[in-house]
Amino acid sequence: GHVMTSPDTITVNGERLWRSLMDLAEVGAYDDERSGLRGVNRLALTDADAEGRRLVIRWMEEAGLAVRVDRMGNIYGRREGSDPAAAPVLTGSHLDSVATAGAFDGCLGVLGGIEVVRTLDERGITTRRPIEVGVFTEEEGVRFGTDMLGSAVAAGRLTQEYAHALTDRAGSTLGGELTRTGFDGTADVLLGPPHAYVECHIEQGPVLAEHGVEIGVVTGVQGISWQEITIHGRAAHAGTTPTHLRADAGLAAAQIIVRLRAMVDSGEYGDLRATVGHLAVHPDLTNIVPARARLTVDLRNPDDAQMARAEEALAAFLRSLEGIQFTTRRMARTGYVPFDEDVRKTIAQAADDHGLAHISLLSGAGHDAQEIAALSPTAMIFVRGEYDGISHNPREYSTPEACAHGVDVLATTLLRLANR
Ligand code: HGY
Ligand code: MN
Ligand code: MN
Ligand code: MN
Repeated sequence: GHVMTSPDTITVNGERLWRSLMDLAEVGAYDDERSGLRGVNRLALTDADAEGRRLVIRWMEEAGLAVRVDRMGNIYGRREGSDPAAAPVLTGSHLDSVATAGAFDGCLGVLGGIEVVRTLDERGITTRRPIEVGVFTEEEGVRFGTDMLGSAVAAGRLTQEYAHALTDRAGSTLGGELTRTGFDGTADVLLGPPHAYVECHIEQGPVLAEHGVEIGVVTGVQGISWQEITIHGRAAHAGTTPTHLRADAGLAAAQIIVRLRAMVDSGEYGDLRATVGHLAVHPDLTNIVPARARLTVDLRNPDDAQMARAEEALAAFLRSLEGIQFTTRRMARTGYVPFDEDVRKTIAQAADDHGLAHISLLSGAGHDAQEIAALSPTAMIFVRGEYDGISHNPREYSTPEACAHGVDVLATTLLRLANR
């Protein structure tokens, strides 16, 4: 459509943005033998994550931001406004990654925020409200077991004490890792409510590409339920033990996985998605019937009532398994979170003013924005991905143009919100 070049429609330096994305992707890089690609592995508060954090803090300081770190290791870079007492406009995302990540998940929102700041400085633009760029700790939840951890504590949904006591598989606590990496900041962890929060993130799915549009104006985030199930069977000889004498924990785990897929396919639980991402048996030896199985169940559903029904159906199935003892441990649980209408309109208008086609869509993935939405009007900008938007895989890829378009819309949106 006709591109309006109003003074508050600003474009960023796409090459500089892309270079920062590629430079950051070198931190925690590894050769992924399955795909033959360079992947990224920066689990929260590992040395690789700490190195990425330090690099980004340096870029924040070079961009003139005043940096503070809170007691959860959340990082905030602040650009002052003409009215320093005004509630800031917040943007940002996360830098921690899953173990088989690409270069974009989370990083685009953080580096995009810094690029917006550089652009405002280059244009000599002063906004009324301060602008802050946030980096939230352990968004992925794959090391300490609860996702969106830093933002959930910043928004007051989870306590800092709960978060600090969480442990990884080796028994390290999050609190200990904050201290070890030097990110045990002193700033107050409860975030003063921002005027608005806008997060730019890759879509991580196929919808924008299917519709042939560049920008997603995100309507909300679907519900998430994470639990760990431990199944207790009995170790027994693989050769001598007849079936009726077996208490096979591995078999029960397999039955659960098959049952979950049947629940999804039945359509009886709405748009349910179910994933068993972690599965381990003990003693994990060829000729011993598994004594114990441990698995994680990740359920997603945009409808809270359907999510509850799915959780109950799984629990009922567990109870129906013969001769098997089991325990369940809830790891994470968030309901559907709708985003703010006015912020969404501001994003859509910015996309229009940049001449970029956009659609509204629900987020399949969890994001820090779902937590900050409890504090202030919040919405997200999605950037289109290639290869069906594959993510949590080194093949994750968005083009330099797609990234620049998303951050252009972010820049214009932040500028307009910061002058309201
Ligand atoms: O699990 C998620 O949805 C996000 O990637 N943390
Ligand atoms: Mn993410
Ligand atoms: Mn992710
Ligand atoms: Mn429009």
